[in-house]
Amino acid sequence: MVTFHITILPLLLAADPPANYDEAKVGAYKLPELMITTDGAKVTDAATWKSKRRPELLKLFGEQVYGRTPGPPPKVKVASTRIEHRVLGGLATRKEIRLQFTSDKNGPHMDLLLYVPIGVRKPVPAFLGLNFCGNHCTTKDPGVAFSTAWMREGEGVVDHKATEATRGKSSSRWPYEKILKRGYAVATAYYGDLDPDFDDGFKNGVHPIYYGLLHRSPSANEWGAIGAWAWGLSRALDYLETDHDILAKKVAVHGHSRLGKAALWAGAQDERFAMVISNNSGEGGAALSRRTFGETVKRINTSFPHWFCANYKQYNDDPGTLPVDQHMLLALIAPRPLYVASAAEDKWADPRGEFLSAANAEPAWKLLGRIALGTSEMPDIDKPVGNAVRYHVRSGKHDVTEYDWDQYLDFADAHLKKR
Ligand code: GTR
Repeated sequence: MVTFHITILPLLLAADPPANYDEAKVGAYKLPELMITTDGAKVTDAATWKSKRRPELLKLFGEQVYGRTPGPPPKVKVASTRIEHRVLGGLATRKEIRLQFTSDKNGPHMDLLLYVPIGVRKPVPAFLGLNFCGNHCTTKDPGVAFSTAWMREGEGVVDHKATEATRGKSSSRWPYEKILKRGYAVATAYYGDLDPDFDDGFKNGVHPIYYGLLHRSPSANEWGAIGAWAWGLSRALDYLETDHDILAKKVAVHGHSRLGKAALWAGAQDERFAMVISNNSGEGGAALSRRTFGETVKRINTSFPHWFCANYKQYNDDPGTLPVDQHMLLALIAPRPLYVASAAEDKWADPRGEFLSAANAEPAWKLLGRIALGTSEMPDIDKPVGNAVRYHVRSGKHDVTEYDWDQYLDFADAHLKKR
């Protein structure tokens, strides 16, 4: 018995408590003020927001949460382009573009898959988002080049390489035909091209582009994996700006889950994105960090130590000391249109926390003359609400479904089709 007490009890006490799913146990928290600058001044006009508060918040997210990118972006080079007309049953032209980030042909690169609708007036608005398992996973289109990059182990993956069995595996999340028929182009790239999703001390992917003699890994305030994925989205947009088929001023950046976190961070930093869509992005994405519900700051930093910057770990035990919360990340997207989507069974991502974050970002849109959500009441399941900011909690699980895309397309029609 004595041994039990001495050896087991401290371990039990140190173990993390189970995740909380009880709203009554979330506890009190106070969000940092969106419209008060760090030196205590009230932000009451658009000019102060743009010149002072927005840059200040961007810096805080850079220094304390995602980590800042250590240098200016390189000039993206198109290393190769493959084009095929009349694919997907004659609906689209398929382009596959290799974007090279350094002068080294074998160095870091990103393979962009782009479908452009046929039979509509060009240039067209576009959706851009990263995928989890290679471009070939997003469609059954047999002509899409097969990704040979490092893959997370799973069905159809052997020794971290995808096999043909993964072709079209996640096509339900990428309803290309539906998107193309609505007159949009759609672009994607594999997130592992930018940074393979495991903790290797940032030896692979794009981080080393910025290393110098003494700088061989990110400093505590420099980018983790989410920062690299977001950076890649901006590099894809660099390319889209040069493609005459694309209306680059009307590109919606979107992402699911960890890639939704990346899409939000990309949209927050890069104002060229005309619209941002967060699909079930949860902790470190749209959800408020101060709410103890589902995933927490500590859990995410423990399970995925490479996602955020090292500084973020200092908030593990008390997110209440964070100088920001995620409503401020959403506010950085104002006045551009933003869609935040939750799923009712995706409690890990804290649907209510995602809604409250969107609701608390409202003052930014208001200051810039737009109505955002326009309500502080969480809607029922499958009842989207809002204006320049829209929100829904879909029935079902953590996923991207046709229902989600139907809402995103309607939202894009309302905001991107106005010329
Ligand atoms: C989970 C993680 C979430 C979310 C998700 C995903 O394991 O805890 O934050 O990002 O993965 O990306 O699918």
